[in-house]
Amino acid sequence: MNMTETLQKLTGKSLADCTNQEIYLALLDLIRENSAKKATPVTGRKLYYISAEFLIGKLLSNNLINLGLYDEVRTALADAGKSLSEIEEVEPEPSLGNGGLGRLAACFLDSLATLNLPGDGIGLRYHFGLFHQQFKDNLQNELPDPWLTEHSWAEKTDITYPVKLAGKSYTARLYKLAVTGYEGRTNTLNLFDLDTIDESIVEEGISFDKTAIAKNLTLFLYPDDSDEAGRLLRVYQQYMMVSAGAQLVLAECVARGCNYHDLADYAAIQINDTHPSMVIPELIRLLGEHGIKFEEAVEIVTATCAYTNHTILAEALEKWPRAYLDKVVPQLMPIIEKLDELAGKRTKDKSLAIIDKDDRVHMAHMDIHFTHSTNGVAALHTEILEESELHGFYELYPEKFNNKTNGITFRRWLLECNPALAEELESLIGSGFRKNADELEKLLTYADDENVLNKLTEIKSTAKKALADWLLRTQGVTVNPEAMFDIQSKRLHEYKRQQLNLLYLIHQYCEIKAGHLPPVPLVSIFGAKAAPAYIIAKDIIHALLALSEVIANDPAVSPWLQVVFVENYNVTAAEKLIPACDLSEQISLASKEASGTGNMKFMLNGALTLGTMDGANVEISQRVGNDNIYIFGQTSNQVIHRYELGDYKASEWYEGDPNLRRAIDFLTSKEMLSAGHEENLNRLQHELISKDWFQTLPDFNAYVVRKGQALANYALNPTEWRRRCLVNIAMAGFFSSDRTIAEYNKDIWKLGK
Ligand code: H2P
Repeated sequence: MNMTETLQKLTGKSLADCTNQEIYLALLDLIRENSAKKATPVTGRKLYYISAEFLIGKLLSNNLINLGLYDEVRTALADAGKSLSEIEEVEPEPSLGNGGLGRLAACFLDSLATLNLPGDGIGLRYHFGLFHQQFKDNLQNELPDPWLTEHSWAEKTDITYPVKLAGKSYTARLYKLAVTGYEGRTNTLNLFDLDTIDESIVEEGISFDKTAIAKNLTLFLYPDDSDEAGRLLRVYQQYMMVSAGAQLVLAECVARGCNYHDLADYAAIQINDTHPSMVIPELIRLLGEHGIKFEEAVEIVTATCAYTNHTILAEALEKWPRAYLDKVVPQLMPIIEKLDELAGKRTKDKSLAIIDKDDRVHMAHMDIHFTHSTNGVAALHTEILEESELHGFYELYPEKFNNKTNGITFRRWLLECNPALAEELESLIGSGFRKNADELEKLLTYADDENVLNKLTEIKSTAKKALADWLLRTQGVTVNPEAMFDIQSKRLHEYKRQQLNLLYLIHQYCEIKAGHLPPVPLVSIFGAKAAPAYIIAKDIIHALLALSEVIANDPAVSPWLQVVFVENYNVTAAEKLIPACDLSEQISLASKEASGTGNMKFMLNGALTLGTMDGANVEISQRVGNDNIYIFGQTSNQVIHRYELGDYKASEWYEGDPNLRRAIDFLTSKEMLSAGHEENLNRLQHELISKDWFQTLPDFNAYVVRKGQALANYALNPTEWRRRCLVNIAMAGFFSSDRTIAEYNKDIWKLGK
């Protein structure tokens, strides 16, 4: 049967007569059938990647590509007058993640399956995700982000596990989502949920009764933690994830012959950030139920589990008040106390204790003491962990520490989102790069080939036009595709410094008003959600939206400068933005961005990076060389030193630099107040002058100068610009998540053995 016949059999009628929805459902069946064929029995050790987030994105095209069906399906549909990309629009994007942490987990699942490694995910089946972002009156509004439909990728199973929360019994139900690798095996993303969830309790945006656990447990990812009920809800969620997850791991291993004592020969568990840390005491508890004594259980769990640290921001390293754990997981507290005691025998250093003097339980400390591996996610980040943030632990357990620089799956971030570039690369260097990303380096032989450079320019222009069409269609915004596209898309956080970009844009606005025209028009595009309770982050969004309006209404400036804020930034939006980008903004305060992965996606798609020496930017700059990246700003050592001295005064920088003063003053100018709210703009202005916790002001000048150079190079020497883009594409191979996963497997997991 050819593809047309297969699809017609599935829909029961001629393809031309089908609605897009009917074809989508047929493709879902086709993919399910083909994925199931690639499920391979597990031998030896299997990985369980436990994570609060899996930002998997739409799955239709990705699955078709990985199953090798994409071209066949596209052609069969085109023959019937149907478009695969229109059918894709029928698919809701799963809302199971937030930012880089969750997207990394999704890339890892793809690479595990592609490398034919047995590795499943464990997480929660959130009904409404983080939230759906809507802009109204230049402010962020939060709404539920429903994605579960009757025909979802995640299939309900009959498998359930009992979970005790605050002494009450609940039943966690398992949903399974197939993850098929590129020419690889099929693994599973296991998602847990309660049958009793009641979506109707959500009212007014995203508010709901935070105490109704049976009804609310899996409604949202990261429920608002500005009150105690919200924080407790996060603990409830975490325990449900790890308790059901641990029971699943044990059940699967026992079914394969494990006798509990040899668990580490059957399972490797990766604790992704601190949210799943309670899996350590939970496994010890469960092993105890099977007759294993505490000391041996600790050894088994340490040998089975490993921990990944994704941040040095103290706020993100969870420390739960003991009272919360006493309430939600009284069954774990005696175990955590014994672990704390055991840790106390290993070191006298009280700062490494699990339970501190204020009775807070440090989840990361428990992870480091009782897993066999702690890794950072980029070379600089791991170095900072070893030398400062976790130095005491590093001295105690030097052998546990290792680095695994993040990566991205090239299937989604090249083959799927930029087929034209993938095709061109294939015509130049063959298809080997699809499986072995290092082969991209072969592209370097074309660095001076004008035909190739012109072709790359053409591909970029087409992607920019496609983005312009999409922006018009989905946001009603018209952009000039001839302008330079400058993009900062990532979670909104002060350390990522969207506010630095904001100050630059105000500066440019003032310069243009003063008659200093830039060498090329600039379209600055943002995509970011701010956590609902993060006031200043929401003020930054507000200021950018207000500025966008001010500029759009000013005919003297708007031909030269435009600010576009993409509403509800998600994986689908990222797939449109990334191929179209000229300049990639990676401007976090040095030392604060553990790695970044957007930086890798933009580079792979032929954008140049404007960035600080932070996270994986450092490794990108080492690979492409300083001529092919725009680096600026303080180094991490300078930043750390400034924090240590504790004498940073933003007001001095504000007073001392007229350009900076002009930009910050403008936040509350009559122009801005005509589009924005005084309360928000005042608050942001005050924050910048009096606090500026992430040292935006000291980097302002260097940023303005460097960005000016990038604009000038782009405008005045387009061939040289494109050559630099080519070098970036060629050197992106190292940042494939296949490389990252191979390293995890070699050093930590040793799967299948
Ligand atoms: C975090 C870090 C990033 C890192 C990512 C994956 C938590 O993601 O901040 O630097 O690349 O994990 O390791 P994010 O800020 O994007 O949510």
